Amino acid sequence: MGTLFTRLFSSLLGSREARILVLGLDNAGKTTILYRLQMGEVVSTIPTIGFNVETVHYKNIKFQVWDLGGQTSIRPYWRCYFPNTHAVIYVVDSSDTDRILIAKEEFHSILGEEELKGAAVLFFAYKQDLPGALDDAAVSEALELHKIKNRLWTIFKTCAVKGEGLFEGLEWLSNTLKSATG
Ligand code: G3D
Ligand code: MG
Repeated sequence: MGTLFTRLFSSLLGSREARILVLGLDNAGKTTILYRLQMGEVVSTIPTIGFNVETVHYKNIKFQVWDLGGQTSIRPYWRCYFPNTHAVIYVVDSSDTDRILIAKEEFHSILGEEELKGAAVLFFAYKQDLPGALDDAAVSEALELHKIKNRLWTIFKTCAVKGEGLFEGLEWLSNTLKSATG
C-alpha cells in the first residue's frame, strides 16, 4: 500500500503537514486498519493525560488514532490533536448494533468541534464479514448522517479480511483533499 499512498496522496505530499484522524469506539477495528494500510511503523504513546494515541507518519501526513467513548475528563485534551486536520476516518463496527447509538453520539459530538469544521469525513461501515452486519445505508441511517451540513463525506462498506472498500475509500479521500487543497 506504500506506493499506492504516494500516488493517492501526492497532492498533499510536499505541502505542509497534514493530519488524518482515525476515530471510532474501542474495538471498532481502527488499529487493524492502520496496520492493513502498511504505511510504516505504528507508534503508540500514552500522553500524561492518559489516553492512548497511535501515530503513523507517511511522509508529511500524520495518521493518528484513538478510541472515542467513555471518560469525559480526558476529552478536553483531544483538542491538542485537532489543528491541521484535513480529514477524519470514522470507523464503525457494523455488527455492533448494541453500541451504534453511542457511535452516533460520539461522532456528532466530535464533529461539533470548531477546529474540525473543515475536515472531510470518510466513514467505514466496517466488519462486513460478520453475520448481522448493517450495510452502508443502514449504518448511515443509524448514525443520522443526513444531519451533516457543510462538509464533504461519504461511506464505504469495508472489512479487513479482503481489504474490500479500503482502497475505494482512500481514493475518495485523496480526490476530495486534492480538490479542497488545490
Ligand atoms: P480498535 O483499534 O478500534 O479498538 P482493533 O480495534 O483494530 O483492535 O480491532 C478490534 C477487533 O476487531 C480485533 O479482534 C480485530 O481482530 C477485529 N477485526 C478487525 N477488523 C475486522 C474485520 O474486518 N472483520 C472482523 N470480523 N473482525 C475484525 P481481537 O479478537 O483480535 O481483539
Ligand atoms: Mg486500537
